[in-house]
Amino acid sequence: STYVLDLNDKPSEKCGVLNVTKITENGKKVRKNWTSSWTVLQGSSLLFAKGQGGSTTWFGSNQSKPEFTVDLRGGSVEWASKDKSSKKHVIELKTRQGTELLIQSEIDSVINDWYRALTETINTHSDE
Ligand code: I3S
Repeated sequence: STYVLDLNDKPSEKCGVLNVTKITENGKKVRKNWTSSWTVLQGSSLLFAKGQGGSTTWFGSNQSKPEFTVDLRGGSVEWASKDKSSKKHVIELKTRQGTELLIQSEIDSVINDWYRALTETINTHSDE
């Protein structure tokens, strides 16, 4: 029989392509710059690497250095209100460090899975 190893099963180890923009950095508003990012949830860290697909290899490991890493501990996740973006399916992620990100996918099952995984991660790791 054949086993299928699905790395997306565990909420702490998930990856995929998402549209991402920062909206606040260290408490200060920054200009939106939506980019397609290879996104990896690893433990309590969320890593973004620029460039769709690009250097993705077997088992979703990525050759390129993460462009940006977010510590999810003590952060919060909610569905973004309409004034935050005109796009559909947008998650607003706030970190304890005062960074706010918008995360979006056109595919609602994809963004729903990320919403669940990020929420679970924050709930699991926030007392660390
Ligand atoms: O919240 P905003 O300012 O309406 O965000 C839009 C702008 O950032 C726009 O870029 P410029 O105004 O720099 O040209 C982006 O192209 C849009 O995607 C932004 O809005 P959405 O609603 O897509 O998040």
